[in-house]
Amino acid sequence: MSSRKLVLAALAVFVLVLMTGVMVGQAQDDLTIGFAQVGSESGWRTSFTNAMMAEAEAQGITLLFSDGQQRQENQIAALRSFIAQGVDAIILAPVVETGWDEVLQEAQDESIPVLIIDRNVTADPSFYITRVASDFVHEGRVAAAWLVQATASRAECNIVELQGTVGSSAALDRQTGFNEVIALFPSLEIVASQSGDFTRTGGKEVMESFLNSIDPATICAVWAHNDDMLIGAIEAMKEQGIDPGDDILTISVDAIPDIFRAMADGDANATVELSPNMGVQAYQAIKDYLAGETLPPLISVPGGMYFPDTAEEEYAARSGS
Ligand code: GYE
Repeated sequence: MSSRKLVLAALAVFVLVLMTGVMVGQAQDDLTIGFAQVGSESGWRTSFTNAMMAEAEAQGITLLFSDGQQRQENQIAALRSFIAQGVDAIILAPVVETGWDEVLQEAQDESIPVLIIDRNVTADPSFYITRVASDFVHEGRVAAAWLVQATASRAECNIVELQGTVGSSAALDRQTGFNEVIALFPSLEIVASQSGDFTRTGGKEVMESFLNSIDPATICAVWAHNDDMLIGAIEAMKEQGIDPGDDILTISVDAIPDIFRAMADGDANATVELSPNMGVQAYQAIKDYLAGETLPPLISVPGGMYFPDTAEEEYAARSGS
């Protein structure tokens, strides 16, 4: 090889090394992630969306956002569009548990990693890199445990249940956890149960129909799979001259600002917290995966439980007022 050729070859290698360096750097620092969100059905969901966007911005991640409007077909279309755009990774917050295999297979075929966030999927675990979520079964258990002790002095407690979205793991698991605990206490019984789709209007409508079909004086408590449905139910109770939080006890999940307002006003008794701040863990998991690390199958997000005694200060802190 002539010395000129040698110099050229060395230069080519140098450029190649530089380019690889840039590409590796790109995978870590300049990520484009597609986020298929359920919708904006609840206050919690909106906080979760905002938290995901704020954290992406803080980390310099380009987040392509899709609002599925609570419809699986919209979410599947969003995933296909992310795949077509060749994103670095996809975050899926699935509306329901089943029916994801085909589109997850498509992502895998294109080597695009998918992270499941919040609600679960029943798909083969090899289709996603990990799941970032809280434990919904535990939330149901904690909610029931509170009601058991709150009604310890009563001979019986008839419960009406406002379920979340049919087929969603959040609704299925919360129901499982709650029922598991009350099954141990014969005094507690669910006398009516229907889905309010995790929305305020849904919760109000279902509660109205319960109050029209069951003598309100025989209802001891309302168990709502989220705060928004309970807030709708509070409206329905008040319109019928019932004093929620007193005549009928309440227990729900999420810990959104409005439930603290309701507790401070004496209209609600307790809420189980669900943290909307899952962006940090989710983006870190994607970065770790792309760097070749092995992830655990589940990254858990913890939550607490709140009562009227701290509601005023929590409301002020959480609503920013
Ligand atoms: O509790 C509810 C939202 O998937 C666990 O979805 C989540 C639930 C949350 O609409 O408010």
